Amino acid sequence: MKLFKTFVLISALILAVSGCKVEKPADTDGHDLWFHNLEQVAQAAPASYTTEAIAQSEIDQYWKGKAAVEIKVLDQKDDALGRDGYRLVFSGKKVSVEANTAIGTLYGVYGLLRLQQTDALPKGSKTITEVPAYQYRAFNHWDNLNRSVERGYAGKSLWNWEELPDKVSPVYQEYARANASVGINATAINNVNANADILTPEYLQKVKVLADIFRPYGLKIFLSLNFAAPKHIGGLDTSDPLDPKVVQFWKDKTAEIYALIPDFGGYLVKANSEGQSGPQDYGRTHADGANMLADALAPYGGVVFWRAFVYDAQAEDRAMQASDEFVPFDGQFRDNVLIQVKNGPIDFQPREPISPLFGQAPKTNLMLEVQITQEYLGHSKHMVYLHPLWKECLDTDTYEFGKGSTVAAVTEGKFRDNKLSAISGVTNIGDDANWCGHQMIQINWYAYGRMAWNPDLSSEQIADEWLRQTFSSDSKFIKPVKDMLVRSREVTVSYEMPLGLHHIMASNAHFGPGPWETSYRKDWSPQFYHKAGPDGVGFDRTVATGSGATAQYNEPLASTYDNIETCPENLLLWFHHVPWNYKMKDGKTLWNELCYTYQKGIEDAADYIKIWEKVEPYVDNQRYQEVREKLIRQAKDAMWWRDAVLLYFQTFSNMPIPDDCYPPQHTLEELQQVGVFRRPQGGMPGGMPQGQRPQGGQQARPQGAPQGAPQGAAPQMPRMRMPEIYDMLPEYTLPSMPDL
Ligand code: GCV
Repeated sequence: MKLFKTFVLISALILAVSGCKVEKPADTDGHDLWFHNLEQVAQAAPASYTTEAIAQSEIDQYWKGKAAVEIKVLDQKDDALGRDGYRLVFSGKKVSVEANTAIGTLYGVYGLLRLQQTDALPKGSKTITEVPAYQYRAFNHWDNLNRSVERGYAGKSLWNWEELPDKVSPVYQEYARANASVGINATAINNVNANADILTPEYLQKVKVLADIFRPYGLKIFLSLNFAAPKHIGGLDTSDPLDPKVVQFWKDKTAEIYALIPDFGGYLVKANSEGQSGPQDYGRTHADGANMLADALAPYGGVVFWRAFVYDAQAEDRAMQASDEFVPFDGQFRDNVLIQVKNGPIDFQPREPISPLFGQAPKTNLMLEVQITQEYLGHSKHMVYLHPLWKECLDTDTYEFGKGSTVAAVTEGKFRDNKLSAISGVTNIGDDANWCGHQMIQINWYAYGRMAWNPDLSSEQIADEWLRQTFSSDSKFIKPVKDMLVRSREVTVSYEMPLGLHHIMASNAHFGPGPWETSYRKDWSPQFYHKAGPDGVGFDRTVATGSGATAQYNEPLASTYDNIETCPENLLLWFHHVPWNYKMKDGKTLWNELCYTYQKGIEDAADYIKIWEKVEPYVDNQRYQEVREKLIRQAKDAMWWRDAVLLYFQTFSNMPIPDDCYPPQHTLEELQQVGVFRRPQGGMPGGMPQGQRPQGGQQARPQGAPQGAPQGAAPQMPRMRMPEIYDMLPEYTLPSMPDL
């Protein structure tokens, strides 16, 4: 007892002397995003709902500095600032927020508040000038009209179509404000697998209400259109883009939209892809389709975002198809068309090389599409900070115009006379209280906006900003959590698909591993992508013996990727089929390298939990617990991935998992019961729930039997509904860690 009392006394003394007791922040559900540390969280609608009034009200409510803030739309326009840029002039007792336009001043106000909230206000006199890199900094919602969200993991769609136009949720304004605060200025509010009904007068009235709310925040509405709309809602017997009736339909529809929404942004189009209708249905080209829409929009200043995400089951290598289909039309698109290209040639995998198209269409306005929602990176169950993934793409040199032709430079339009430029991100937002389904992945919304404004910002800087505004500025919190976030993309690559492996996830849900799976379409089949066999693993895309995809890149990328000796090891199995005993640069065999990389991924994911537990004092209880639970789940999923992929590949490599790696906790047979899905009759690619199928032409199911099941293939199982995959995940015990 005496010993215990002495212990308590000493502990109390230590606490008192160090004065290190941190006051636990109050609970929050995270709805206030990165506005969290401002005194007030709710943004009352300003008396008069204009950009100027909003800018002033943000300063009145949230500016804590002594210096007076003056907001000034410049009489004498400054070309260097363009439409959206701003200047912050700090001169002792005054801060002046200057811009050519009201929206420029609003961005300036948010820039100023960001400096305040991140303790980065300059000490003396200073002028800070900010001009965005891209003209359109767009969001793409894959939201259906029934409020389901394709690849959405954060609840239902924000847009309550049933209640609109009469009832208006306060969330619409909060959404616009959050976007403006990071510079996002365009939003395509409906799924690219588009329901043509969005273009009916009934829906356009609802869209108008949203546009009116978004306008003062500088957020332009775009609509995803169904290319077959002339047939579906226009009463025509064709949607052929060269048919005069179809041309007139789009002219009339566009005029109708602009009458309601004078600043309407334009159309986003997924054509001839995954069952969507398009010009090819009528023997026409992407250029025919895009230009017809561009002509309808041109009188109003609207633009077309035409997607290059195309592939079909017959192609030898899906990775090559976008270039094959689009390069022939380089120079043929109208000035107000942008071709929207996913970062990689397949589909938002944890790591892909850049899409070669970025380096192959010098006369085309190309824009980058990234995915903020984590379709292939653990949905909203895993904490993955995606900026490093996007930045890797933007910083990659295409060499198209010589050294320095990075994806960023090409898409910013640095090598074109036509300065139209855009970037887009598929959102991770839904009606969950915390918007994103996971407190920590709100960072990806924030980071996307900051990157679209300035692609040069580092992942560290953005994470630092976000953490300070969203949680705490205490360095004991910032340092470890920032480090964890910045590493998290690489960690997920390690435990999901390392060394260039890709598309080996369970089909349908795209969650968890499914390397054994086949599909009646080879290009949806994991086995098509890893090609594991007794001789090795990986997709041979070399010129001499493979698909030749390496030749779609400019030199020196082409030969670097083509040569197994020079190919970066993190893309090795993307470009090469490699023997299991191939010697890696560190001397390990490929098999052992795979084992140790997965092992490291698990260790790092499990380590997140310890890191998070250490920063508990700095985080409110509600968010602390929510995140901790998700991190535990993530570490278990990491082990699930590793067990499944290695045990399955082991049936080909016949090599042992090294003794110093965690032993698998389940058998291959057990794991194969988890991830098996049967396609629903008439189901759509990617498992879109029935009833939400696009109205475009369906892709015919090819004749012939599914690919033969190879060694290790999954047994036939009845189809499961998506949530069951989670229930069936075998319980995993976390690896032995002292405090778990
Ligand atoms: C909107 C992938 C996804 C689909 C998505 C498609 C696209 O295939 O799985 O859900 O459809 O990409 O980007 O159009």
